[in-house]
Amino acid sequence: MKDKKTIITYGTYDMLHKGHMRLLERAKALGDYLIVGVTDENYDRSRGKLNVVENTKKRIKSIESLDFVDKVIVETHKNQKAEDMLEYDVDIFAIGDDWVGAFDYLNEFTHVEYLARTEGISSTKLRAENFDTIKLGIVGLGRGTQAFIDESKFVSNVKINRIYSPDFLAVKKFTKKSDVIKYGHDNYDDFLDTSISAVYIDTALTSHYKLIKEAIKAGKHVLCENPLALHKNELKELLSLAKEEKVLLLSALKTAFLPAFNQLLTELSEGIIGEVKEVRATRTTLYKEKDYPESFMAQGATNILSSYPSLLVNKILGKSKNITFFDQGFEGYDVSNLIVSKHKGGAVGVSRVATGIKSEGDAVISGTKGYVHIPAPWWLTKKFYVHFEDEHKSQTFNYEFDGCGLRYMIAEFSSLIQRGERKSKMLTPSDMVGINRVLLEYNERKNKEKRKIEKRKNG
Ligand code: C2G
Repeated sequence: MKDKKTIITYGTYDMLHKGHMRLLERAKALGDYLIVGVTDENYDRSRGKLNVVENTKKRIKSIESLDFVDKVIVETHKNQKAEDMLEYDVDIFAIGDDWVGAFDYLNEFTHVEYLARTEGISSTKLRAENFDTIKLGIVGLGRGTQAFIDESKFVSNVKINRIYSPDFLAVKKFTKKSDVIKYGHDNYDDFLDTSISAVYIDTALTSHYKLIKEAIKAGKHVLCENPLALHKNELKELLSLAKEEKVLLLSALKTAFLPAFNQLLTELSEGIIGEVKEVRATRTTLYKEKDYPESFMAQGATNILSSYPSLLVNKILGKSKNITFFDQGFEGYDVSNLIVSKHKGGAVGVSRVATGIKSEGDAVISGTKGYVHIPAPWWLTKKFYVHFEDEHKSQTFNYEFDGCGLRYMIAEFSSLIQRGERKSKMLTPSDMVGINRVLLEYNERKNKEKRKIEKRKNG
């Protein structure tokens, strides 16, 4: 017979309130020793909790400060509850009755007890009372606009009601049809001169720099499709301007914010495959001529696509030291590029992009003890496999998500603004510089070549 009864419970405990405390007190009263599992950010995002305001460290601290809590652990994945129950020899699993039925399967491991939830209080309510909703305006009207709007509906702290595009008729048509966009603008200054506090820019790559600069100067936070700029000094200028104006500037690289992608980075940093020596990632898209004008294609495969493989390479291996390009061109622009970069400790990055050649869009990360394979399309990371010399030890990580993945990025952007933060840990300003180094360097070399040819022609 055990001398003490152990109870376990789990939760996010964002902005710890009376409802949480009452639940924990009653849970403790069921026995002698109370273990509380606090969910980490990545796990919360993977289970659809996108609007948590406090970070894991802060939430753990709040729970640790309660004298009736005996032990705090971190919950990082779906199957952890059963594992914890065996590890801590748990007698009772207690949880609020908003979860009735959901955890019946755990009766196999322990006794499951649903406790009445406290009415009238919730983290959602507190967030709504304490933080303003972010009013966001969309810049550009393209193929991705509707998806962005649809995905933003899953993020509770953001509201989209304005759009800008120089095409007056297109704006008019769009606002008439849309259930959320009420105001359309064909003048950028007028658009910026409204109550919006943030913009999302998705236009031709050549116009990003100018549109971002004006938005920052108007005091707006900016989320913009990558590349933010096409010349080296322009990117640095934008980042320092954002710092000066105290606004957030973030590249809209959705992969960087996906739960599986972040889990992968955690696993790698914990050494799951030893020391990483090579990262290889491919992204190819054959854009249909009827949907995309020649001017889009003329931006070149490297400018259009390289940010994604560069994200993986730079996030894992850090800064690229020297970069070699093996490009194939067509009438002055590249339709494919094999980009090889060197990194700390001699590690090698291989990024392949193409708009004129089709290939397998997967990624392989090789280390001294094993390798990770992310199946195509790796940039919509959901699943990844870890392989070792001994195949029996292989592991699969699975983080399915709904929609097209944009909601995680929109949630991070709006949560940072709400919290008054100006840097995302998932995509820092130095990550953005590192990721863009590849295409900026490529553009610089191309421009030099062009100038040489012109000079020869004229001379
Ligand atoms: N709770 C409550 N009364 C409220 C609000 C919350 O009793 N007014 C309870 C919930 O039922 C839950 C705990 O407080 O048992 C923590 O709630 P959340 O922070 O919302 O966490 P939740 O998403 O319910 O996490 O693995 C995580 C768990 O499955 C539950």
